[in-house]
Amino acid sequence: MINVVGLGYIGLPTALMFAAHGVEVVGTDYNKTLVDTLNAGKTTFEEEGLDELFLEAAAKGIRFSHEYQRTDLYIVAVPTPYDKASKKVDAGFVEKAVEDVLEVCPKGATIVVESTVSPGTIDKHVRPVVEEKGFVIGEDIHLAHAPERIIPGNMVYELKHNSRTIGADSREVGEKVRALYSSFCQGEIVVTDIRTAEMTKVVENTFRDINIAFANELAKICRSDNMDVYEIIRIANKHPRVNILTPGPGVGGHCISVDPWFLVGDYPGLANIILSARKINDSMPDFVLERIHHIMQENHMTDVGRVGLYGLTYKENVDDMRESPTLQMLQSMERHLCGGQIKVYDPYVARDVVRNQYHDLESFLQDVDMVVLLVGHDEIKEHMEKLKGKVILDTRHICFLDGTYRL
Ligand code: SAJ
Repeated sequence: MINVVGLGYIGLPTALMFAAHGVEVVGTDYNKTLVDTLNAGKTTFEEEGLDELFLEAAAKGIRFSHEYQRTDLYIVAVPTPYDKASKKVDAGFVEKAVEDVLEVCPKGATIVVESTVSPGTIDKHVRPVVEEKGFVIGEDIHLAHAPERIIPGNMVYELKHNSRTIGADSREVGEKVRALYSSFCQGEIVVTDIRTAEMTKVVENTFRDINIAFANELAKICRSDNMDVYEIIRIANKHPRVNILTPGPGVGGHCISVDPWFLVGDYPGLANIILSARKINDSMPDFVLERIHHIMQENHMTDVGRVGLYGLTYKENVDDMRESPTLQMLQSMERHLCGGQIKVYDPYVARDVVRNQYHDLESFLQDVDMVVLLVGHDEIKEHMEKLKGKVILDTRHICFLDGTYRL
C-alpha cells in the first residue's frame, strides 16, 4: 500500500493513476472538506479525463482519509509556494508533511517528495527533519524525489506518457521507486541523485519561462515600431532550428511563473537571463493595460466600465486561476486607483472572485463596448462572431475579425 499525502492538482491525479493501475492507495489530505468531497465520489477540480480516472480508481478501491497511514511508501505532493520577498522556496508544507509521516511510519519506509522544490531543498529542509527525529537516512528512512511534468489541461494523458525523473540516494531505492511509477508511466524513467532531480525540474520550467519572455519581448519591440510580431514569428519558425513561442498577456500558473524565482533567490548575481525573463513576463499585464488605454483613446472611449476582460484563468480550458495575468491586471488597476469598474467574465469560474464578474457570455457582452481577450478558451474561439461590432484587443492571437487590435 502507498500513502499519497496532499490531494491537490498533482497529488490527486497521481493517487488516482496509481490506484487505477492496481496499486493499493490511500490518499491523505489535512483538508477535511476536500477528503469528504472525494469520499462522496466527486473530484475537486476540472481536468480532462479526471472524472473517468476517478471512477476507475474508485472501482479498484482507492481510499481517502485525513489521517496518515502506517505503510512503507509515502508520496508527498503538498504545495511549495515561494516567499515573495526572499524569492526562496517555502518548504514549510513539505517539512510538516514529512514530520507527520515520521510519526506513523515504520522503520525502513521510503518518503518520495513529488512537490517541486528548489535545488538543495531536500538537503536543507527534509534531511534535518528526519535526523532530528532520530532516524538514520539510508537505514531507517529512505528519501527520493520524483518531480512531475504534467501540464494542466492534459494531465491524465501526460501522467501516463511523459518521461519522468527519480532522484534517490542509492540506486536500489531509485529502482524501487522507478518500479512503482512504471505501474502506470509508459515514458522513460531516468534514475539519478536527488539534487540533480531537483535542479532538472526547476530548469525545465525556467527554460520555458525564458522562451516565453523572448516572445513577449519581441511583441513589445514590434509594437513600438508597428510590426506584426505574429507574422514575424510565423516566418522565423520556418527555420529548422528556430521555435519561438507565442506572446501573451503574461505567464501564470503555479509552475513557470514561480520556479525560476527559486534560481534567482538561490543564485543572486548568477541567474541573470532568468531574472530578466521573469521581469519581462511579469511586466506583460501592465503592458496590456497600456494597450487598453491607447485603444480606448483611439476609439474615443472614456468609460472603463464599458471594457470587458474575457478570461480569469491562467490559460485556456482550465479552471486554475493561480498567478493569472488577468488577476495581476486587476491588482495593478487597484494599485493605480482605477479598479472596480472594468467588467470580467470567465466560463470556467462559477463563483464570484472579483468585482463586476459575469457568469454568462451574453450579458457580459451586452454591457461592454470593448472586449480584451486574455484567455483562449474554446468557448470564445467557437463563438467569435458574437464579438462583431465590439472593439477587440486580442492578446492570444485567436480572433481574426476585421479591426482586431493585438498586443
Ligand atoms: N504561455 C504564453 N505563451 C506560450 C506558452 C505559454 O504566454 O507560448 C503562458 C500561458 O498562457 C500560461 C503560462 O505561460 O499563462 C504557463 O502555461 P504553460 O501551458 O506553458 O505551462 P503550465 O504552467 O500549465 O505547466 C508547466 C509545464 N512545464 C513546461 O512546459 C516546461 C508542465 O509540463 C509542468 O508540469 C508544470 O509547468 C509544472 O507543474 O511544473
